[in-house]
Amino acid sequence: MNFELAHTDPHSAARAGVITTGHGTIETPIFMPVGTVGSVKGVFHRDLQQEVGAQIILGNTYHLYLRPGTEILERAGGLHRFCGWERPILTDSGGFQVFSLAECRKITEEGCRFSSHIDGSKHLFTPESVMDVQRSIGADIMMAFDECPPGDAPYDYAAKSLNLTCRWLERCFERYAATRPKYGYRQSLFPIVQGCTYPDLRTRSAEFVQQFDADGYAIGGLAVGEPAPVMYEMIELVNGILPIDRPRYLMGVGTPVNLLEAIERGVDMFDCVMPTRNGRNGMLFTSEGIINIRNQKWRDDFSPIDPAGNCFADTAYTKAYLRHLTVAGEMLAAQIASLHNLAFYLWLVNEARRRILDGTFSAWKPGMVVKLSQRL
Ligand code: PRF
Repeated sequence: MNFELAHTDPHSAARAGVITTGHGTIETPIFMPVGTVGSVKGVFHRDLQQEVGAQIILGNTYHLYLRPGTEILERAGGLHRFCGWERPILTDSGGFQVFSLAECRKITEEGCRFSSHIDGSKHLFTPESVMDVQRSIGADIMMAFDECPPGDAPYDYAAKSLNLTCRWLERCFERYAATRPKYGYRQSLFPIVQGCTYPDLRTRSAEFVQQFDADGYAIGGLAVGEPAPVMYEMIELVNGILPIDRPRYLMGVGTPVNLLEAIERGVDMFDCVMPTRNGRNGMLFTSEGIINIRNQKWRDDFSPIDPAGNCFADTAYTKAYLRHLTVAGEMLAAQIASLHNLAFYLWLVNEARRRILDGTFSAWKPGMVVKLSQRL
């Protein structure tokens, strides 16, 4: 994997770059739609590529390991072949999903024991095993196994947890070095910076991860309940320490405003379920602000969903019609909203990139933040 910085904003830490992988290039800053089980919920690959302009999608080790399992994925020739997505794929390592979904999890030095949320069966994830699973999935970018403590974790817990994540990281890289890609192309491994909201822990973590000379670095443990200004402070602190010539991935973030604030502070990659999950619940992110399409006020609004939008659904359907479909619980409502929201997120990061390149990012961003904070 290679990362070329095309331009750095003179007025902020924002950057525009290009990542090259075995499945093609990714222009940064980028948003990665979440395809947990190998499907971005409700959206065809064709539309992801042609309407949304997605350049990379995300899969989850936890879900794919439980179902369909690594044997099927290997026999298919990896996740790209299995699901028919020919562009890059990044997989999260499973730790975060185990903590949020599985039952009876028990964290030890060895790893994490958990019961499947599907059938209650018992499993163990270790740094070694999640490396092996991600090799079998064939992700272009694999994530290290980490513990993500709650946003309000006390200092002692956060410090112990970070130490464990550091030891797990060493084991991830040992396994990574001892194994080969299964399908012929390079698989990168990104460490994850943790440390909750404690500046000294964040600093230690951001310094520690650099010994592995990784292709890129992730910032985890944020957007887990702490106030947004604190999250921005942590991003600024960590990005001031991470090497400038590697991509930085802020995990599981966030709202359109979060994206702009993080881009301004030097983040290059994002993923979040918000555009699809909130879309399925009737929340639309538009160039004018945030819409709750269930609201009465849209019942006779025959204007397009987003007149300034760039995917076909934005002008092919009206707000009144989408409201009707949503209230009626129609599948199509979830599909339209997901497609629109993803197209909007990709438009936003592309526009940020264009503005970084032409030097107008800092002039453009504050107005966008105001607009995107509005509830219509
Ligand atoms: N670690 C991992 N995945 C994640 C996170 C993390 O801290 C977060 C936190 N926002 C989202 N996804 N492995």
